Amino acid sequence: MIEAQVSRRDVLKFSALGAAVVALPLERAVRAKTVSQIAASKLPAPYTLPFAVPPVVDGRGGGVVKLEQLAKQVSIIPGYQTTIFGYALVDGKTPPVPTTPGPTIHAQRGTPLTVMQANKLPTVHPFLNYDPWTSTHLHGSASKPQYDGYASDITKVGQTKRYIYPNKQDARTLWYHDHGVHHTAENAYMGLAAQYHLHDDVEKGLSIPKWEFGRQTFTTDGVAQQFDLPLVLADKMFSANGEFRYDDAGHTGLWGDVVLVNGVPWPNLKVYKRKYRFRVLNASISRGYRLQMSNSAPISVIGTDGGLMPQVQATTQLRIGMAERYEIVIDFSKYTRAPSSSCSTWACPTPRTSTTPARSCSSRSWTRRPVCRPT
Ligand SMILES: [Cu+2]
Repeated sequence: MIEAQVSRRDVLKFSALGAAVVALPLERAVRAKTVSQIAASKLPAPYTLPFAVPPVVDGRGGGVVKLEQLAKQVSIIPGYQTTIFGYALVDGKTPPVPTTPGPTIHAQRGTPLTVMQANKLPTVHPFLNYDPWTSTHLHGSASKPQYDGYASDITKVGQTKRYIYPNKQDARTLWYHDHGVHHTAENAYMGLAAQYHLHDDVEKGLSIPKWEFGRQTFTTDGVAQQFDLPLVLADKMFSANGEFRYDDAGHTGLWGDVVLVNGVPWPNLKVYKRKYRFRVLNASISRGYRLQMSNSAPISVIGTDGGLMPQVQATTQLRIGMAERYEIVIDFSKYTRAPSSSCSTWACPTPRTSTTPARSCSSRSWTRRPVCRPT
């Protein structure tokens, strides 16, 4: 096992996708309507909060997965409580806890899966004052019309809808999100979004990192020992009281100044010196991203919305629009802690932009960060 082969000293820190290191000051300057009302000093510094991975549901054997759509107050900005709408697994053992992103559902090609969606949201949205009916769309799935989650196929608060997914397509990253008519953007922005991983035998035979069921996601030191990880990107802005702020400027769009990755602002992911596969989903409601490594190293793209690609495509920049998915592989094996004598050859902790020269190196200069910038 890989974790037995590497020592703790070999562990690199890798901060996942923090657009705001670059974007935040710019956004605050130019888009007064779409900034948080929380003082910038109260926002967490990028790459300080630990990376999180949504719960996992193994639906590969088929059967029925029961989910509830619930509201909950959670801590996203330290010191504040934020109401989210999330999907929660009903396992009959513990009380359902909604998360955003919701549980990642794993499914197997050729094995249909039934997903029960119970709308247990409040009867009135806590601050937008609408009736939060829902409709769940499995985005990218060739589903029958009655299970597609089209906008007007609404599930009202107190109702439950049964969706049957055929899983006939080949391996790919899908996602499910709310699609309720008139409130799709608000409901998705509140957190009703999650990934759905469809597996098949071709993928199984490939030497690419895969989720290992039954293995803890992190070591006790917080190092990721799962190597096939979701990266769900979503930009938010926050009201002074810590709630999500929603202002789409008259349906022209919403560009938040805080970028969440798997529900955490600019998290820091500790990795082993090896390959990791990331399933990137842009779950923002308006924003696109351009992903790149801070040292301009190539990213290997192995999959798109249409599944695994016939060939790996290396790129130094990856543009991702709303609702798109890309599967990428980043190889951290070539990164080692830089000895101080050669630190000048290493990328510095703060990503460079055309207007920001690289800082002089510090003891943290071995840190590697991919950067995502708003397009
Ligand atoms: Cu969609």
